[in-house]
Amino acid sequence: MEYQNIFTRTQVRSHPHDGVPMRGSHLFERIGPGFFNYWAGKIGNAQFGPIYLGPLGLASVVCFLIAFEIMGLNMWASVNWDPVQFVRQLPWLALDPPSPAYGLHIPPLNEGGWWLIAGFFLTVSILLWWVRTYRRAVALGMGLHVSGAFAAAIWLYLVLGFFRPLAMGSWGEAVPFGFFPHLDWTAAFSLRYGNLFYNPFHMLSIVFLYGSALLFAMHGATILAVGRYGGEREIEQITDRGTASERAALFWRWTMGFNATMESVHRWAWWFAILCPITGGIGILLTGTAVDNWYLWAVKHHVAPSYPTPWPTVVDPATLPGAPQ
Ligand code: 07D
Repeated sequence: MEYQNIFTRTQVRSHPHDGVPMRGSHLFERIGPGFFNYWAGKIGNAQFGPIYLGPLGLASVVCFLIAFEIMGLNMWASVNWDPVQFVRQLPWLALDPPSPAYGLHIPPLNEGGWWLIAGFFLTVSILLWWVRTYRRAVALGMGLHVSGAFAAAIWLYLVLGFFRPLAMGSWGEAVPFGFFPHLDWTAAFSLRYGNLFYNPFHMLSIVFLYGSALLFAMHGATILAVGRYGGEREIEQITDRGTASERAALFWRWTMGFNATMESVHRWAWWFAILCPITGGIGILLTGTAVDNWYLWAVKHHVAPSYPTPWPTVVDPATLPGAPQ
């Protein structure tokens, strides 16, 4: 059969690789000896573990479990602790933020208090996991690009659940926990603020979202297509004539007139990916604070046309002479 290289065909097996020795004295060690899995090897590296959880990782997991438990138990309580209904209705169940009447005050537990507590622990968990990406990268002598990218996603998460509610003066502005409820919130948010499609930062965010998918498809396809020449083993490829890398570069120069390099394609990918939530977060922060209706904003700035009025102007009868005062 012709070699098309869609799935990994070969898997290298020996003893699990332990990784570099840990420096200094550690309270926590890496957990487990590591093991291989055939199916994991089909899509990535076949080796699982050993994992280094460490104190921050452990604290992050504990905080996540607390948040997850609070969400799950509140949803279960909302169906009178009926296990069957809990499973049946799970996609529709929610843990809602406090109502707008509470502003930024702390409400009773069953009126949004649990939402605040769950949100607090989820946020602490995410931030601790971020510190872990930072510290593991430093420990391995790597750059901080992964924690930078994760920070961009956390920016959008914090805007949605923390910064914008603070700016609007109400926890009720934040997103509920729940599968469909958070999607309903998204649709309602767009309608309330005059259609998010007219928000230029939502436009930008979509550009980077779709752009990321396009870049990922082009890069993945290009490298797989030269895998038959060892294209994925980048180091021998970068400068040599006639190599997989040069074919890949030629392919794009012939089809598009321009090509990425082995290095630049990863810069493009990183920038596109982080700019998606960075621009998104700016767009959400402006909504309701600086701009109340994105459609009217777009008409005002000649982004969208205003619709002609199909009917004669209606006069409010209450303003006519003789109307009851
Ligand atoms: C969500 C934040 C970071 C995530 C982190 C991870 C956990 C784990 C697990 C409890 C992804 C945290 C981890 C919490 C918990 C357990 C088990 C990153 C996130 C740190 N839109 N839209 C975007 C499109 C419309 C709306 C972005 C397309 C409508 C709102 C993106 C369309 C309406 C918001 C995007 C479309 C609407 C967005 C998200 C098409 C009504 C946002 C980017 C074709 C439905 C968000 C500025 C991202 C945003 C957002 C795409 C349509 C509403 C580009 C393609 C018109 C309210 N939309 N959208 O990276 O940033 O998310 O807006 O129709 O808030 Mg939109």
